[in-house]
Amino acid sequence: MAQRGLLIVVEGCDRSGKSTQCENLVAQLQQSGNNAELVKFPDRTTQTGKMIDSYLQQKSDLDDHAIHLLFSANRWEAMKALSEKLNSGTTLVVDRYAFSGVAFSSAKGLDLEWCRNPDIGLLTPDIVLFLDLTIDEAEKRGGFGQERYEKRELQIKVRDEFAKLQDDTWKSVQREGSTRHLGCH
Ligand code: NYM
Ligand code: MG
Repeated sequence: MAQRGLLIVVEGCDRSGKSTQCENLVAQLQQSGNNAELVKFPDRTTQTGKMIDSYLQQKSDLDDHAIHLLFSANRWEAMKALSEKLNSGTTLVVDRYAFSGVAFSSAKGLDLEWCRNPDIGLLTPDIVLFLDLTIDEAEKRGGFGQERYEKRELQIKVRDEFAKLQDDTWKSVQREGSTRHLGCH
């Protein structure tokens, strides 16, 4: 049987460079001879994804709890296929996962524990790479886009909520400031 692939999750606020870094990581893994694929949540191509896309583009309105559950359902419907890929030896690099779900909804004011519940039982990541960038830096990157949530005030809250979710499977990657050196502060 093939060795199981790794489930690598990449998280961060909008404009933190996740998509580029995910693509780079997949390319690097493939070049070094691994089977690797990029996965992105939300997956806007499915039925739930289309509802999410319309909500994000402000073409439709939904209750905060309802959209939270849709984001979760959008992950659940992908689990069987992802699990099969991992078991057949493919490493998956996942651009956003349940942590985004909790961080964005709790930043809007929903209870954090309530937000965690629908995602309980999803595949557990082997590592979560958190691309950290201050909101000032993020904004300098051409500003946020036009989608729902892409506002400075909310992004500041989202970054604080992400901080509450970090555990020892997380590796926070600083994306700005001076180069750091071992043994120096
Ligand atoms: N988002 C993403 C959520 O609010 N909940 C979730 O569960 C996920 C996966 O959707 N602003 C938000 C974060 C983003 C937006 O994601 C779309 P992207 O990566 O910008 O396409
Ligand atoms: Mg975005």
